[in-house]
Order: sequence, then C-alpha cells, then structure tokens
Amino acid sequence: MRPNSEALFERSQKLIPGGVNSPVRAFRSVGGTPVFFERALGAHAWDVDGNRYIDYIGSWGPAILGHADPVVLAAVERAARNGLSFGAPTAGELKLAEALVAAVPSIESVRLVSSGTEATMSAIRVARGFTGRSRIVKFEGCYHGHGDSLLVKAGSGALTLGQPSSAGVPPELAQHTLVLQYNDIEEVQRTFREIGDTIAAVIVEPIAGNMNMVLPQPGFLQALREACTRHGSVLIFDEVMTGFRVAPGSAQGLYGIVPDLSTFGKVIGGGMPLGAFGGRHDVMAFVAPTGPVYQAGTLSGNPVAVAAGLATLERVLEPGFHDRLSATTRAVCDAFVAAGEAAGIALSAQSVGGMFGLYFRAEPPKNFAEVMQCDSARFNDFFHRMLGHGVYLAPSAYEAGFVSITHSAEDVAATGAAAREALTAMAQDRG
Ligand code: HOZ
Repeated sequence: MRPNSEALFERSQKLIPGGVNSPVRAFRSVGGTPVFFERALGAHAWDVDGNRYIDYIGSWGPAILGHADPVVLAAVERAARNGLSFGAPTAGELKLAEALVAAVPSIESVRLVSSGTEATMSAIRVARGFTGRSRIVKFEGCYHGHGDSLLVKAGSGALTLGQPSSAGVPPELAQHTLVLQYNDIEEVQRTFREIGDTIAAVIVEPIAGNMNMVLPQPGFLQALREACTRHGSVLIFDEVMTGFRVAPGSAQGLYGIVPDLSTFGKVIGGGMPLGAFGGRHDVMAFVAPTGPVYQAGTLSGNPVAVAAGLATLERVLEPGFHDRLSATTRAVCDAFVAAGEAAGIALSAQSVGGMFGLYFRAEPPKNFAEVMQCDSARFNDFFHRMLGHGVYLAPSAYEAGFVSITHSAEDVAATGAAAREALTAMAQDRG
C-alpha cells in the first residue's frame, strides 16, 4: 500500500511533466504509481509510506558503496563546510583527475563535467573538432544521454517509452548519426570500408546497459578499435554506467581495449552530479582553452561532488572490492534463475561486476532485436510482484540492475525467496 506516494504523484503530475524529473521514473512501461522515496541506507530504501525495499537500482548506478556511506557523507560534509562552489579550480579536482588517470590507462587528460550526458555530448564535439568530420556511429539500443546527435534509436527512457528517436532533434543533425547493430562485426567492417573516412567517431557502451544488459561478443570491441584506427576515427567508450562498476579499470580494462576517449559519470560522483570525459592527450588538447572546441560549466568540478567521488573511488579501488561485488551480483542472478526454474518460467540472468541483466527469455540477448524478444509483459508483472515483496527493481524491462557492496547474503536470500513466490504465483495465474 502506498497512499502517500499516490498522493504525491497526483500533485506532481500537475506541475512536473509526467510527475517526474527523468522519464523512466514515471513507471509508464510497468504501469502503476512511482514510489516516492524518503531515505536510504546501505542496500535498502524506504518510501514515504514507510515500506522498506532491497534496492537494485542504487540511484541508477552511483550507489556502489550502498546508500549514505558514512565515509562519503563525512567527505561531503567537510567539503560543504568550505563552500559549495567557487567557479574556480580546486586541489580536489586535480586529485580526482589524478585518480582517474592512474586507474584507467587510456585516460591521459580529463575534464570534469556535471553529468554523463554532458560528458558524452562533449566527447562527440571533441571528436568532431579533432577529425574535422561530422558523421558519428552509434549502436541501436545504446543510450548516451540526451544530447541531440545521440537521441537516435536510443535505449533507456527513450526505449522504455517506445520513442527511441526523440522529437525536437532537427533532421539535419540526426542525419549525421549512423545507427548500426550492436555486436554485428560484419556490418561495422562493411560500413567502414564504404564510408570510414567520413566518420568522426564511434560511440559505444562497451557493455550495453540501457537496453537491459547486453554483453559485447568476442571480437566486437576489437573490431571497433581496428576500424577506427585504420580510418582515423575516434573510438569513444561510454563508461558512464560501466566505469568502475564492472572492474577497477572499467570495461576497457576488463576487455583489454584502449579507446581514444571515454566518458564517465555515476560511480565517479558517488551520488553527486559529476561526469568526466578524457583520453588521448592529442585529442583532449582540442578542448578549450588549449584548443578550438568549446566546452564549459559553472558547476564543473564542483568541490562537494568531487569530494563524494574521491571518497567513493578510494574504496572502490581497494584490492578485492570488485571480487566481492561480483560474487554478490552473481549470487543475485543465480537466485533469479533458480526461482525461474522452480516456477517453470523461461528466464535468464547474467552479471559483470556489480551490474546485471534479467531477461524473460531462455538465453541472454546479444543485440537489440533479441532484447525485443524478451517477454516484457511478464517482466512488468514480475516487477510489481517484487515491489510487493519489498524488492525494488528498475521500472523497465530495458534497464540494467545494480548491486552495492552492502547487499548482504540475507538480502540475496530474501530476493531469491521473493522471486520464487512471485514467479510461482505468475505461473499459477497463467494456469
Ligand atoms: N537514464 C537513466 C537510466 N539508464 C535513468 C535516470 C533516472 O531516471 O534517474
């Protein structure tokens, strides 16, 4: 029962488009009323009606240490006491840049921004400025924030609402975005053979996390690297979701690929608004004021966000952190699969580091077309039943799930028990 959430949603819808400040939160694809949250601690969140949930969204990725981590909170408090924003350089920004450069070998130079969208938008502009070319390549179902050039056949909220290409993007702009199939090496090679010398950049989620979770097939990322190198195009890894979540060196470290530029967000801000783009020195030298590509922000490198990010990264980069996180995330997936088997419902799940995909389909999908074959009606039913059992999954069949280091064995067991009850009831209801 969530009467307080319902009342707040009723009021919000009159003042805020759809009652929310980011579309997936509106529950449009799963139906029903969004849950309004009041507080969260560790792996748990409480709504305005006093219900407790085991949280598998983690603020869509940032809460890798769990909510309200005391070390992060202390760092935020310390920074805030010194002033919320200066609009001038600080030592903290340099420290975060040093941490990013040390952890991710492809990052030689980096700029801090305030969101993942800003990071990807800026990286595309830099790639275009660097190459003098306009065309970019993206993959169907990948989401790179809501920059104009990138809202073409996008994932996440756009896909959830069934509008993967947004209104309001001038066709003259969208025509420069070429959309290929994720994991289709042959299509990438053919495209580059034909028009490679006109492509400014390929932007890709090295693990797609905005059409549910789709893993790169062996050789796919390597093929992108080779094609970009051969044709002088900039390879951009969008690690906003995967950055420091899947491995200490992010997805590029895991798969051993060196992109030219990378974008980050989520984990590097530890729950505060922070993003970054960075990469090769010669490419980043095009960014103003050293180069001709303009990019700026009043709150870029905000000292409070930087403090949260630094405190988070310090812990995430401790030896063994990702081993523990991966083991818990695998256990969550195993619990879902076991529950599906017990109920006789076709379901699969897989994880990388602290990120997972759950699919109402016998095998994990390998591309957008296969994601579309998942039984989304079943997911929606499952989602609401899990909510009723106190488990908060992303309110869309097209989003990845996130686990924090504070999810305990008890949380995993409770999630498995809830899934078993939910799926068994679903199987019975279907007769
Ligand atoms: N674009 C985010 C999921 N991939 C959703 C962000 C939000 O609603 O907060």
